[in-house]
Amino acid sequence: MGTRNRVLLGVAAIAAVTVGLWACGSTGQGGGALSTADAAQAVYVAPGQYDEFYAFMSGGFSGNLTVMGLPSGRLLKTVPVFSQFPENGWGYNEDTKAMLMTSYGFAAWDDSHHPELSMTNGVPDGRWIFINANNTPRIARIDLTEFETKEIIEIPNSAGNHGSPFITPNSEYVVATTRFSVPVPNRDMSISEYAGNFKGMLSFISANDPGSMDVAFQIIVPGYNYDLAHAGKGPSDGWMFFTSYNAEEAHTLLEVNASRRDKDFVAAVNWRRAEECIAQGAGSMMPARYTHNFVGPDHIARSTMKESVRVIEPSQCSGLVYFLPTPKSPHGVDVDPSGEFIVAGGKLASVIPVHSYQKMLAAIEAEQYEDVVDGIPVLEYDAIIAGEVQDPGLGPLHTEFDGRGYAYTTAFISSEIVKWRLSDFTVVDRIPVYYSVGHLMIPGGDSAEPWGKYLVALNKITKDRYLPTGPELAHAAQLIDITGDKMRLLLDFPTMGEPHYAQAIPAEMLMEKQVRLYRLDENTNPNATRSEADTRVTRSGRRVDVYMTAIRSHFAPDNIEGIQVGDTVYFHVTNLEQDWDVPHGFATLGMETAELLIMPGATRTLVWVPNRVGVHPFYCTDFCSALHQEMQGYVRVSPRGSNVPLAWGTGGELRTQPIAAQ
Ligand code: K7E
Ligand code: CUA
Repeated sequence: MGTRNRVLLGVAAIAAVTVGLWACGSTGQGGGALSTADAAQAVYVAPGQYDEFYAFMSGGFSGNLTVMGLPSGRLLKTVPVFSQFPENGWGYNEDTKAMLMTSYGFAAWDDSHHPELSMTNGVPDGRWIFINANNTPRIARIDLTEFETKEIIEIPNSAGNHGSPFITPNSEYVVATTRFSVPVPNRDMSISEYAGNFKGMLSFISANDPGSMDVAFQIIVPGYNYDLAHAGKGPSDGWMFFTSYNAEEAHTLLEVNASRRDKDFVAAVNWRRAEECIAQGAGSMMPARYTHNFVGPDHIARSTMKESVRVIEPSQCSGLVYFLPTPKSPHGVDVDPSGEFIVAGGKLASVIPVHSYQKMLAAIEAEQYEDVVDGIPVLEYDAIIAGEVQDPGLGPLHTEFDGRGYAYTTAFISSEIVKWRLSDFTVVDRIPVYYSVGHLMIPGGDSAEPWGKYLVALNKITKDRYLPTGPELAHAAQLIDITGDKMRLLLDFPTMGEPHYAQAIPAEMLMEKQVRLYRLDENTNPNATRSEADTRVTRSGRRVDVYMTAIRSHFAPDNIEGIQVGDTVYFHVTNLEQDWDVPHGFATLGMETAELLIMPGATRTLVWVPNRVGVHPFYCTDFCSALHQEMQGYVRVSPRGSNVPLAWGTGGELRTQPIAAQ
């Protein structure tokens, strides 16, 4: 047996023991407290009925966002964001390709961890949801009337955009942190020169103006790993809190080398102070290349390259950043609904430290500093701590709130959710989850007014919980009822990709706002064809444009001749339907990219370069009507230099464009 296997077995044994231990604790099984029939009743959504909440689950390494109903756990939709999605052509068709452009080139994949709803007065308002790309640092904005990604901004001077896109109470900013510190500006340098040369960056992105997302400013900070964030609210509105680990500034074997110190830091950033300093001229514009991608009113995405970004150093703006010492490589940082308590999850800590916002202000006022690092005062731990939650489970990671005075923290190593009281930091209940829980989510649970009915545990490992499916098992969430004194397990349900964070919002806040179709008379896509009479095929050199329409149950044109091997053929397909839930699809034989899936009233463009002679069928991929199987056509591809004239038609003589006119 290899060393790695022995280590894994060891970890599994410890986990098994601790799971068993907690399960036998005084609060009992939790889920066992509820009969199967009662649990089934609690999650049963009868045929034809709607779920109570929309839940937005991060797709992890799928790079997408999935939408599920709660309490049923039913999958409603996958919204492609950072990854190409052949199911509807996202990132393949000409209209959306630009959304995946970055300063590194076309990035067809990412790893998305944290969906975050837009907020008004500290409460999710259902306008948009943002999500981060972890690998090639980006933040996306998804419109919740169409469930479509509309805007993506790249984050310069960043590597590993993990602590993102946590939002301020009135959606002024979403933030982005460097998980991996890197040289700033990034350049050729020995990794051994890490200490002092590699820097962290805390970015504030203006978020409240669709089409104008931009990096408002970046704060350069010591070369730690900046992990997660949450905004202050109520009295602490105006502050943003970021966890960091690796205050050791290790650059190799972090498992050991970044776990040496007793405490790392939560960085408390006064972003209103940053605005003041910038207004007074602090910071400077630094050259930086990063993309801004946006879907315009014509439903076509465009990518522009930005050339500079405003960077501030804490030493240029007093009162901008403070470090709050926090035990043992903290991971999540969460602010309670009142805005007073800042809860950090120390991955290796034996307590959950709870910082007090009021005490933090007092310590700043009294200059109770234990150190100053790169111009950043480190406040005294004892001066700012409100309390420590004892016996919180092993490996506390993330906390959410129910709005009734309780906090719920995930314990990764002991695989449980621990419920504790904010008034005295006492654990009042715990429930095992299966297994290795990362984030948890209560609808609105990071906001000023949680809808504290359900809790969703987002688990990393499912082991024996589902039918086995080869080496890779189902990713899963568990739904827990939190309305009573005791948490009660209701349901296990699989999720897409690896679930990290999730958010949810009452269904009635979104249902009525849904776009059902796009009006043809408002279609401003320059390649749109609004009636069959306007369909046509044109050639310009080796480029052929096919202006096509789709309506139940035919394409126009459906016979095309005169295409030659090596031509670049643009299919511009407009769906003429003006009815809800009637998309048409389009694909040709040998298509090397993806299909088009075209919504009613919309136009999409797909490029095809035929590489062999022959007759190529195309067809509608979406079963749209009783005669859907009849919704098809043919493209004749002739050899390069052939004298077959360009010709097209539907149901009659082909119209031709003589060779001479081409
Ligand atoms: Cu804890 Cu990426 Cu938010 Cu996953 S992170 S668990
Ligand atoms: Cu259109 Cu099937």
